[in-house]
Amino acid sequence: MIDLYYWPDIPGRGEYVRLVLEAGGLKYRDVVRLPEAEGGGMPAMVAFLEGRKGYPIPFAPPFIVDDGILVSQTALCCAHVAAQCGLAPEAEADRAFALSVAVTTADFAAEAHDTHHPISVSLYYEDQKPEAMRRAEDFRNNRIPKFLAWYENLIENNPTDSGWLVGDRMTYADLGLFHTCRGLAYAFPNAMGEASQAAPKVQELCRTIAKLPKVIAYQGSDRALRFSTDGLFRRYPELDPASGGQ
Ligand SMILES: N[C@@H](CCC(=O)N[C@@H](CS)C(=O)NCC(=O)O)C(=O)O
Repeated sequence: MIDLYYWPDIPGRGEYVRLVLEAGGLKYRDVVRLPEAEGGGMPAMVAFLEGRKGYPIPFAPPFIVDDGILVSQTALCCAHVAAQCGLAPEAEADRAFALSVAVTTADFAAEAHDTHHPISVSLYYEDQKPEAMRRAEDFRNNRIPKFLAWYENLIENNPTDSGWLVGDRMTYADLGLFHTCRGLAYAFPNAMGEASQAAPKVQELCRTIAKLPKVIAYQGSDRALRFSTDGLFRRYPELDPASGGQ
């Protein structure tokens, strides 16, 4: 049984790990969302962050505990669980590159986060709005297109011609891209609508994943949390004007 620790009310970065667990059909506990009487709730997570559990101390959630091993950092958590359910490549070179892709996706997600918190995570969005407007403009006009073009290039140049980012089958790297595109479509519907037109293979990859029975069942369940104006991907219409804002 794998224990996932993450904030209880937002999809956030925890969603990347949850999606691999769900798509891979692995048994897990979303510990902080369990009642305290069952060992869940915030105290369970805080005990790890404060080093009271006898494990190495993670800097921030998400982290997982699996059979006595603690892993933190979203991409590493995903790689760890993917290896247990056929969602990591087998060849060593592909395994290494899938992790490279997942870490790059974590960078992309961090840039999406920084559009609403460009100065500090300790300040409210409302206290850094002019900077957020500038940061979001660059993110929409330069960064989204650059990242999407890279993913498109990976799919196009995958020697197996599988339609996936790495190797001949779906991996956690694809699931990370899928979730990032969903998050961006929520937060930046206008910018993503335009940028996606130049990335048809990325769109196809996302459509394929959205149709997987395990993904459909999960997204319709109460295990999946909805996007909101908390967390990583936030919808602030002023950061995504219809014109593209140039
Ligand atoms: N690079 C880390 C970032 C982790 C992170 O920023 N977690 C957020 C929630 S999504 C958090 O709780 N941060 C607390 C902090 O940075 O003080 C990862 O990809 O897992």
